[in-house]
Amino acid sequence: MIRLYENPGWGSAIVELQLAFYGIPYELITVGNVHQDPTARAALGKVNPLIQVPTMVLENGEVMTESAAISLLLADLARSDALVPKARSKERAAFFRWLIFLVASIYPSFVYSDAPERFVKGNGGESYQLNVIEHRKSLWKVMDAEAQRRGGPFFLGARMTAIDFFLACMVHWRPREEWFKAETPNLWRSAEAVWVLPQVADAYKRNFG
Ligand SMILES: N[C@@H](CCC(=O)N[C@@H](CS)C(=O)NCC(=O)O)C(=O)O
Repeated sequence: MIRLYENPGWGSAIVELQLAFYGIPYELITVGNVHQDPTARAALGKVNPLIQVPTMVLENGEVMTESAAISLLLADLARSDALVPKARSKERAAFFRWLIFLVASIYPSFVYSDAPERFVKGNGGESYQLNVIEHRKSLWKVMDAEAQRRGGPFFLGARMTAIDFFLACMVHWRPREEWFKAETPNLWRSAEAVWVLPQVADAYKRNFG
């Protein structure tokens, strides 16, 4: 069975919700706070040298990291295009663009604020944290404008994709729910569309209460 190294509410939720959506069986291994707990770091480090979640181990022992790569792989494993538009479909280009934007531009900004000592001397202080959050907000606004242009109800428009699953989890992270609801209503609406799916209800509750 697939093993997912996870922490409730962390990036592993993006993967867990998709596993649940596809009905792929999985086993959860809770990692603990890798920012603070050396035992948790050592244990996850044996599987993933980056010491990050999501980390997923396939039945054949292959280790998968990177939430975007995992999302593409899950569609293959499920033999489904429900969340990943098929090659040459009209949504494919935009799907690639915004999936990679999410993981290349927005997701790394969480490490900038969660582990500032990796990037700046003395943790950077309050102004560094504020700058990171402000920059992240500006990136979310770019995505919101795109979602608005596409007309909803999902991020890409008429059809749900794995991008909506990222949003369903990431709107719970800083700058948190109230900001997203007020400032990026189109992203909020896309997230809501995932929360109401019966297939993901249990996994969503486990991660976000
Ligand atoms: N590029 C990775 C980023 C994963 C990531 O940043 N995960 C965070 C938790 S949400 C983490 O494990 N951070 C711990 C660290 O970087 O030390 C992905 O897309 O999966």
